[in-house]
Amino acid sequence: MPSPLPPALRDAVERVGRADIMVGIPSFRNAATIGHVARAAQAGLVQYFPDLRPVLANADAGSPDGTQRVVVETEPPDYVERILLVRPRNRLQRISLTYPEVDGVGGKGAALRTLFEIARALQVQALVVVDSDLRSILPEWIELLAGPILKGGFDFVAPLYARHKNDGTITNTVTYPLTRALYGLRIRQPIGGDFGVSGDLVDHYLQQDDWTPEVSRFGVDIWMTTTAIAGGFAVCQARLGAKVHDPKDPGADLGPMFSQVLATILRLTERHADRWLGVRGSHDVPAYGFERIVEPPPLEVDLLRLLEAFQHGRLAQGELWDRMLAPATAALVRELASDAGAAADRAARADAPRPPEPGAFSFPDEAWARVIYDVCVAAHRRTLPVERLVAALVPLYFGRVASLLLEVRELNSEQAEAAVKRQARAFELVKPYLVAGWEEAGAAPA
Ligand SMILES: Nc1nc2c(ncn2[C@@H]2O[C@H](COP(=O)(O)OP(=O)(O)O)[C@@H](O)[C@H]2O)c(=O)[nH]1
Ligand SMILES: [Mg+2]
Repeated sequence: MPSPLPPALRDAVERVGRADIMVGIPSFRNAATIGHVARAAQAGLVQYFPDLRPVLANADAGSPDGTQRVVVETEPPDYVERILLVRPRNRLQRISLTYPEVDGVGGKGAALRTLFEIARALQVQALVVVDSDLRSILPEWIELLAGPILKGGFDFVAPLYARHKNDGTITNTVTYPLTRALYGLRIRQPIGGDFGVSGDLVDHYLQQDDWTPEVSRFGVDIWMTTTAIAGGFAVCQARLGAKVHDPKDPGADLGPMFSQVLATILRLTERHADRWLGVRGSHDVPAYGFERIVEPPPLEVDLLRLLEAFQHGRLAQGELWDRMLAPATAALVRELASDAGAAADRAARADAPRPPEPGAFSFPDEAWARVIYDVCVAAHRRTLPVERLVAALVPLYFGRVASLLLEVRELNSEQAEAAVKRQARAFELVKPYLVAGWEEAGAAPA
């Protein structure tokens, strides 16, 4: 039986009663951008689903910048009806609340848990979740993310978008190639943040009751995708155009997110070993929506910082690398970290530091695949606690990102995409190494 809802949630659910389709928006300090997201979502619900009972819900962290006020004060549904010349059968309902923490942890995942609970209580057929820092969302996104569920019988819709070649580095270096190699599904954006989920899959998510601190934060996206795959749910992708959102620089902003995503992956890889051990190769996942040609705006990344962080990682984490990686992999990454340091020194030596040249440093695809696989095996063997494994992996991620971004610096998006695909293929080719290491480690020790 579902656990009782907290009072604020219960009140909102009682007021709305039932709904067929819901858009959920998690937020934390997004006053500057969430108004546009809420308006686009409302317009999408009203325009594309005029016969359904729609609801828009925002689960906010209690942001001090007035995020929730922006949502509440956004033009009401009749504004949308007026500008779109639509007369929906049912009035759009809105909910905005501060979500409760999960065991003292608040984060994107905790916000999504609240959104799942609302969706289940309202018995929606389709839930669409979208990020609140999106600039490029259009009303059509709601149709693209909900349509495959309502019209096509799918349970999980992952986004497919054009992102700048420097954006989405956790996706490009880990979640895409690893999801593809482990489960055999070419889902290009497993942690894109904008998803469609069926009512059945919402129930399944809540039944898992799997709210670790990482899943309650940024681990939630890969958790949703992997849980859908491992549960045997029907998965597809929707072409959304460009993803433009608040920029992040990997070296400055993405360490904690990387750790949360990786810790979640390591746990799920252990849990679902029976689902991936026998998978060889991969295949395409159906994609819906009309293809668009869009070029997202450029995103600057501090490559020097990434190279230096990799080199420093050798000093700070080198001993952990020796423990968690196979001896050959450990020796190689120690060398690569020195190379990274040398490349950074050369670039910084000029009077004004310059970005390193393409070709100044390379962390090969196969070496990176082995690093990730060695860490999977180390987690399986319980060589070190997962938190320490992922902390030691962060500088290696920085090194791999530096290499990839250097490689694609002079390339167009299509050529950059080819480099990401080539790396994904390397993960598939090296997978027997993972399987051998995993099986050699035997059943997980107690
Ligand atoms: N409720 C809540 N939402 C969060 C929190 N952190 C991030 N989010 C939301 O999660 C979404 C994705 O966050 P963002 O920082 O843009 O991550 P990225 O684009 O995946 O790198 C945005 O809608 C954020 O507002 C949090 O602590 N609480
Ligand atoms: Mg974002």
